[in-house]
Amino acid sequence: MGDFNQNIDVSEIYEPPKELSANAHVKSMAEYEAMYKASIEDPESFWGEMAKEFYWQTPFEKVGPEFNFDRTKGPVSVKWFLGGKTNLSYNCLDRIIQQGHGSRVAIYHECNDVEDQHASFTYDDLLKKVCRLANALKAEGVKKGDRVSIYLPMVVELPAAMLACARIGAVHSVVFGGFSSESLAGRILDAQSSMVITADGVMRGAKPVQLKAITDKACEITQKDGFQVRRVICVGRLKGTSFEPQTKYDWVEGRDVWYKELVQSQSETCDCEWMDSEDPLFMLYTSGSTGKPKGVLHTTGGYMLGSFATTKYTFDYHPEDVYFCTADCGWITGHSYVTYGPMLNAATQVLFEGVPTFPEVDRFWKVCEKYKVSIFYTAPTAIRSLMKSGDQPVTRNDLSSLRLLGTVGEPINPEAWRWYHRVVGGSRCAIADTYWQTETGSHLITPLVGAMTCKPGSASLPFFGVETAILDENGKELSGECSGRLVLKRPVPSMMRTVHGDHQRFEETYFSQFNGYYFTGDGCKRDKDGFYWLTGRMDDVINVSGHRIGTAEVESALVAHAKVAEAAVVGFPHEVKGEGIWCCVTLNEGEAYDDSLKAELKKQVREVIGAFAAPDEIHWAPGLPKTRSGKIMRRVLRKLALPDYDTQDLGDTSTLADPAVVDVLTETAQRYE
Ligand code: 6R9
Repeated sequence: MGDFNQNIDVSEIYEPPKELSANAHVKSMAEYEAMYKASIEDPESFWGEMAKEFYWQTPFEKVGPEFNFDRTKGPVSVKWFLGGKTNLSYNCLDRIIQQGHGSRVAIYHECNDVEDQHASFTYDDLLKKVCRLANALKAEGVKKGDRVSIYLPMVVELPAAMLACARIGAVHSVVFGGFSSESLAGRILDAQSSMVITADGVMRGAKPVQLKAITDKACEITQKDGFQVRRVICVGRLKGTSFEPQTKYDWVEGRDVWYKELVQSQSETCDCEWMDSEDPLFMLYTSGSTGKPKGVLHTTGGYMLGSFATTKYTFDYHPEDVYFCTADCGWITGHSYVTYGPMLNAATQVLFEGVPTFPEVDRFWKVCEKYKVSIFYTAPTAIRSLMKSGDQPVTRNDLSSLRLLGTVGEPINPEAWRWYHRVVGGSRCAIADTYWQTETGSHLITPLVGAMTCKPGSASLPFFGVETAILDENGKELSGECSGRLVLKRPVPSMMRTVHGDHQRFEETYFSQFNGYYFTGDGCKRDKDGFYWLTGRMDDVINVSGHRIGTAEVESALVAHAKVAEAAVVGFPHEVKGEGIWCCVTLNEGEAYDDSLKAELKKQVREVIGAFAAPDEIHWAPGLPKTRSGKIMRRVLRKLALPDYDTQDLGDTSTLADPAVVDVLTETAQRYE
């Protein structure tokens, strides 16, 4: 989506709100610049000083980073806080309690149903909960380094399970509750986790989601591959509620156990496993341009610092704030900005189980009013979809507590930015458009809103320690105002260390295109003021409602259908989702091209990946546009997928093996409209 934000106005400027600025951690550009300079010139002191905030059971000997981004000089590696031993769960809970904040609310749980009992948990409560589960996991034989898969809805047991794993040194692998049984199975298998923590089910809006049944099916699938899930721990989310009849699942004796029964006899204290700075903390699967999703592996010390520092500075977090991030813990945003970052800052936050449109389109704003939320963090796709309902659902709620708004996941179009600013933020709040990735663990480019002016559509300037460059296609660094590929010249503390079980894939994915640099996969412009404007992925990854989907994954799901011979998938600009999924499918000889098959194929993708990856458009093609060497010419498809494409402007198609294919595709595409 290289042409996103084409009509941006780089001179539209919003000054930092005065009151916010006066009390901000970073109050002026001069302060930001000085801190940024220090972070680049002397990372040892900059990060070393900041890391003193934490409890280190064994102090680190060296801040680092010790790293190699140059493949000609040996394996790519990243290390921070060498020699240090610590524990994330201890720093998120015990340390906060020791500081005297045990009775502070850590989590307000806002349930899907407005009428439900919305419990709140103090730091004291949460520590007990985490310890009980940690002890239970230990009693089940889970040891340091073992992987535990977590497939839970947004209930307090989700962050608690993450922290329980962290406490005993188990590596958590959270799988978003919208993924299908096949996706879950693939992730369980790849991680070889013999333990899965799930729930009987959950209501998402008015719809039940059968988490346990999906988990059961996933376990069956792994069994076919010879892998046995030993234990399924089941949180009784709907058990005993009026929604219970809507859940259907089997109970496998000897394997399945209720969460409540498992933890009830456990002690409320649990010693921590002291983890080396570079010991794994978690893995999280994300999509790339090729093959199956990869397990992005994050480690302990650097990730702790990155999630802490960005929460503090980007959100200008202060103890009186009430923080609400709408992301699910199944994505990286929920890891860094629900579980870890806020708790490391002793924050009080809202954990939201529901959806923005249930029971009505003003649910987010109702929640903000109810808890007097001051910091609100969501995705542009949510803003765009809520914007369609007009201002009234927002303005009928009292949002005067809000002071800072954040966005994440995809570029925000200036129109949505302005609406967010004017209507949600009452023209009074600052907006932090935070650019980062699963791989980087925490914000890379984001305004520090007390210090910087904001420009709608720009993620502003690099966070501390982030040394960026923009490269041309030959890997030459561009300077000043320019447009190209965004890379990092050195590692941020919270950066991924490897792909689980496949270090070579890590190197090839991120370091092979431009040796010596970490390539983000994103296109980027820099304007005359040095502000960054992210323009979208430059690889075969599409961003649908802020969810990263590899076109190859959708293609392989389609091809798995018995009637499909070949499939090619590209993204197209979508008003609400950011990008939509456009597919071009060739059937096997003799198969009939009809609409019922289209519906079947959409269902197929839902089942193989998850509902959020369902194609928006499927087009039939007698053959795919390929070069003579057999490569699919995606740039032609991308043009065809544009709503207002021009048949005369498909670029150079002279290298196509069969140019007639394009004519047929053009026709079918037109017929579809
Ligand atoms: C945190 C997260 C990462 C990809 C990233 C980029 C896009 C995220 C963005 C943004 C423009 C922003 N992206 N935030 N693009 N402006 N503020 O979303 O992680 O799911 O790994 O996606 O999302 O393309 O490379 P992840």
